[in-house]
Amino acid sequence: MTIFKDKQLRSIAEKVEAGERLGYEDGLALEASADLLGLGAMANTVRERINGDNAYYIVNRHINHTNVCVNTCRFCAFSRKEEDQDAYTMELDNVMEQAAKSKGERFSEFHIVGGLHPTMPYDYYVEMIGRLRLEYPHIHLQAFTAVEIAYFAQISGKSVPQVLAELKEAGLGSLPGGGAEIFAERVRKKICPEKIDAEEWLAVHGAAHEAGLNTNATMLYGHIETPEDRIDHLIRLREQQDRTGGFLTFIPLAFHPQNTRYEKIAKASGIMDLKMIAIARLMLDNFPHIKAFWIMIGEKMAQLSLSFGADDVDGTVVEEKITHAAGAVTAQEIAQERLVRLIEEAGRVPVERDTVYNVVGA
Ligand code: V47
Ligand code: SF4
Repeated sequence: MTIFKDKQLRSIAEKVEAGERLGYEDGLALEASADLLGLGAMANTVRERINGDNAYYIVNRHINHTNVCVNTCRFCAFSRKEEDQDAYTMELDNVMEQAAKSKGERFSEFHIVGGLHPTMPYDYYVEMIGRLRLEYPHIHLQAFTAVEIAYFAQISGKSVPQVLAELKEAGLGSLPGGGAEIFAERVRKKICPEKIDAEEWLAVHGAAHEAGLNTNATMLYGHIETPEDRIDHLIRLREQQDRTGGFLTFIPLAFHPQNTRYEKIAKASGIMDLKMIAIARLMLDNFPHIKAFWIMIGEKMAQLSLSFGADDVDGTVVEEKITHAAGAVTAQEIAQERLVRLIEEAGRVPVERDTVYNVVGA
């Protein structure tokens, strides 16, 4: 019995079986295929080759220190201008209060991202990391997307490597993967015209890797991008990983249209969510992990993703503002016991990890 309905997938399956790298045309064939189970079976082979039956999760807390942003990305429902009624910016004491909510609980990561604030000084960010490090020396600080790092360089007049070195010295542990969106210039100019371009995004991650900081990578799908744009995006990430090697995880992010300027675009389907996970696992042969972020695709799709290439479901999260501003109907937080049950039901072995994939409690 052959599992491939789509005959084109058979030659790709031979490459996957032999551990050969897939090319751009292969990627487009994967995109064009409606053979979801064939795609899933191939991705699952790679997933089990790299990560066995392990399915990772983390006990973490997200902190979004400000929603004020100088940019106006068309897909973003989170950002505000300073004069807006619901604009907020946390003083450092307020950031510490947010973090203190986790006191008494066993957290291993703070995940911190925010808007590009027009007036907060560079020192605010260095101090934020420094104070959190002092108060929570055992909690990993994953903070500031490449877009924020490039902005800090701009407002401080320092170079990106200098900013990264100062933040690392203050206690920064790694960078999250946001801000990548879609690398293709044509799309980027439309969806986020003010944002740093693909080369700059990749250069910040390269500089972070060279400074000894691991980073993640994302791709925002389900808006105005084409299959060609998505495969181009994945190949550019793969090339950067060949050069500097510090990416840990890739996270496909499903676009949520509500309250954005693309409100008329329909939300990505379940098939699309699973295909993005599977194609990422197959194309990103040099990425150790593929994450299904349950906040974006829901607990049920995240659970299914564990059989379609994903080996990570992110974490407890506690409070998420970016996707919820854009209409996410998922909860804000998930109990560790529930994450464990979702993973076990999928036939995988739950492994609690820290940000850099050390096993917690091992
Ligand atoms: O960069 C913004 C995306 C990202 C919307 O590194 C939207 O482990 C969907 O990057 N619909 C921030 N997505 C979140 C992010 C992230 C999340 C979880 C884990 C990690 C990690 C990184 O959210 C932004 C942007 O690409 N985003 N608006 C929206 N309407
Ligand atoms: Fe600002 Fe980020 Fe939203 Fe763009 S996606 S408007 S950079 S907060």
